[in-house]
Amino acid sequence: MKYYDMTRHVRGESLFADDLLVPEGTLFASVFSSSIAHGKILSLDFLDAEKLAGVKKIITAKDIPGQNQIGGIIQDEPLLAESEVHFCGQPIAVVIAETQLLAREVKTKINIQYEELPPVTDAREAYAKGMLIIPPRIFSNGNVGEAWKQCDVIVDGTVETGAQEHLYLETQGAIAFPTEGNGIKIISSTQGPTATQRAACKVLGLPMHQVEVDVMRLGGGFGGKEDQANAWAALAAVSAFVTKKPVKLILPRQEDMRMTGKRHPYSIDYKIGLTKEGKILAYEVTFFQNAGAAADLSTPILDRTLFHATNSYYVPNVKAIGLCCRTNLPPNTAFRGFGGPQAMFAMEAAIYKAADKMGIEVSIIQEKNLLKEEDEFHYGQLAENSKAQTCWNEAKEKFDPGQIKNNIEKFNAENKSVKKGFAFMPICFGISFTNTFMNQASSLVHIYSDGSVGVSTAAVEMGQGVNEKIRLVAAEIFSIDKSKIKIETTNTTRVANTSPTAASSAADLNGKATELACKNLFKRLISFVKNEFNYSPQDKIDFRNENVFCNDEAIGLTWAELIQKAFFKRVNLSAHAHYAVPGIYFDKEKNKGNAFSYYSFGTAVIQVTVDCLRGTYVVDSVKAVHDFGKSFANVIDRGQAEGAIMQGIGWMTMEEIIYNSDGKLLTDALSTYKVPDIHSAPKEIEIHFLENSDNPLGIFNSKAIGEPPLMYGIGTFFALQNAMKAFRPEGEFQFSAPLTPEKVLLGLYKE
Ligand code: MTE
Ligand code: LUZ
Ligand code: MOS
Repeated sequence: MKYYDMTRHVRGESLFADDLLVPEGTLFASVFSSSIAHGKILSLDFLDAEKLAGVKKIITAKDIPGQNQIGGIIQDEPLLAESEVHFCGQPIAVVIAETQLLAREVKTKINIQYEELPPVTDAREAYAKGMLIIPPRIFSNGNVGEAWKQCDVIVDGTVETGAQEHLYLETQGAIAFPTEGNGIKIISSTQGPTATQRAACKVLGLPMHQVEVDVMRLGGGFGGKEDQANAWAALAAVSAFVTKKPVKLILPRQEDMRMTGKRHPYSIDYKIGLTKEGKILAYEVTFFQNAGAAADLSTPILDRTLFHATNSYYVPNVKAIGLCCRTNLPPNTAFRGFGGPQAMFAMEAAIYKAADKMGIEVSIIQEKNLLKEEDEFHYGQLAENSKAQTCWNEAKEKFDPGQIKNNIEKFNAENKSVKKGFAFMPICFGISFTNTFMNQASSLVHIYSDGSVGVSTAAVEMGQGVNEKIRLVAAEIFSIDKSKIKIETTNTTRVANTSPTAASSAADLNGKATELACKNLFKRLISFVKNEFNYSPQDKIDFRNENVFCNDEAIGLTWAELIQKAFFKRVNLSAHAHYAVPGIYFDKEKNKGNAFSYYSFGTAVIQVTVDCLRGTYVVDSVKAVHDFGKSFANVIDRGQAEGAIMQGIGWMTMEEIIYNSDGKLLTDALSTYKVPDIHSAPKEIEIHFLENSDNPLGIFNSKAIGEPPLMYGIGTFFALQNAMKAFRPEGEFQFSAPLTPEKVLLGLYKE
């Protein structure tokens, strides 16, 4: 992948938080956390641990100088537990020592006594006990009650989706440095530098100008560091504040897996009604979201679930209810798709069940209900420029599902214990933060006097290639070689009040801000050239390949010479620009409005083979037609699509998070939690860029790509079920993901 960090990554030269050279005297912190999911802390005794050589201090809630609170949206999350614990892995104390090893060892000497209380780990149980974090959210349209009467077919059922571990290669962590005048500088592995700054300020009791957050890059985030990097940065900050020494806090893998939240498991009730031709008339769905012990980002995630309740289809009568259920699990959080995938899985399951009952092919219902341009979503936004049908039709044309079907039927007739299946998976994903105010970004561009350029934005590089995209934007506007452009670290003192790098919008938001800043500089330089060389206002000045042109003729001035001259003539060579997405609004009382700037569409066809003696399976191929708009970084965009598909397949198939009934995570290591490796990757991935697509709302007419393709992975579940049906036609299969090989085997043989 040709990309900003490529060379450094390959050489192992890229720096992550844990690699940064720290000053002599830096201390190391380790987090002591709850071993039970719910209970009262009766006593906490450090014995003589604090007196051990090399141990500096053990911090608890009472050492926090400001508020013991890190809830970003709802103030329900203490940084350190005080008298009660609400999940296994909840931080209680921080050991600060001269070495990392010592800090970790000392934790075993801490003596804690609890009074255990019964934990709730199931969302439906939490709901039955009235443990909702916010009142039910309802998005609706039309009148489902009336619509059922018009339906020829009505089916209902339940759907379960599992959690998913982010498994970023770089675990959570931060380093905090005391600065002059009681301030703190934090190097953090965070997707949201400003959110981290706010959390640190709150617990330190400092104004925001006293806390600087700097982010070099992340070894992956996937949503897991949109909000949940804050706790570790805040703990490092409090430790540095109290000891007056730099403090480094990096979570070991197992602690990261135990202490941090995951993709939300959902339990879902659906009811769908159709005409006998397969037109969907009504859909009613209730989402029981397992939020964990604190709100974190659960409420906007639940909203996105409601937004995407009908996936890529037009449904005239919709009632979607969202229940944000508090349980005794680590607070679940953002994960690529942000609540959308769970909704789309439920919608597909409903369609599968309906097709089964009607005895028709699933794809007939899917195709008949795809969004058209004039269709309106249940929250009132028009599906303007819908590419749902175009992508579907192109997928049919390119991949020839008729032929696929024949081949599979032939194969299944000839093979007794090995069966194949396939499925279509159309997707539709809204691009924008659903909290309208978050759709803003800014950029600070410096042209140095030698002609080299530094760009600072709010975007955080986490492997998705946003730095390369921003570099391409600046290089294109100045028409200079991209080697002249450096993308700086993401720093709250250079670019303030930023939204996290999330919602797939970082390239759009920060790219557009950079485009504006560069264009301002460009205009300034053009007027400088006109003045300096006495050109008339009508003359057309532009830059090409680092040379200045007037009316299409080179004037014998290079970019570097131009910048030198401009500098000596006291031209301002720095620009800051702010970008706010136009045209979006949302009424959170009525739950209506234009929440999204635009939509991302596509259709995939997934083929699988199941070994019906073992329950094991192979994903033979994932082929998709995806709308990238006008991609200006094809290799990055393709890489994002492939990676997202893999992550979606993992969520649907082998990635299984298991908590026992005491709320203890059993899958807390890579030996018990399996993500797809190269052996379980699809044997073939074929991605077509939809042609003739345009998108003025995206940077350089492209479309956001980070999250949407993950949802193609959902098709894998249904392709597997189709293969299972070929083996056991009378089988009744549950819509319960992940569909692990164990579940496949049980499904194939269980009475
Ligand atoms: N790709 C890599 N390699 N690493 C990541 O952590 N995060 C994903 C996606 N692709 C991620 C990734 C998520 S959850 C989002 S929201 C987007 O990247 C964010 O970046 P973007 O806005 O620049 O697309
Ligand atoms: N984060 C957020 C997101 O705060 N709001 C969103 O709408 C969103 N969508 C996707 C991913 N992260
Ligand atoms: Mo992505 S879930 O928006 O970080």
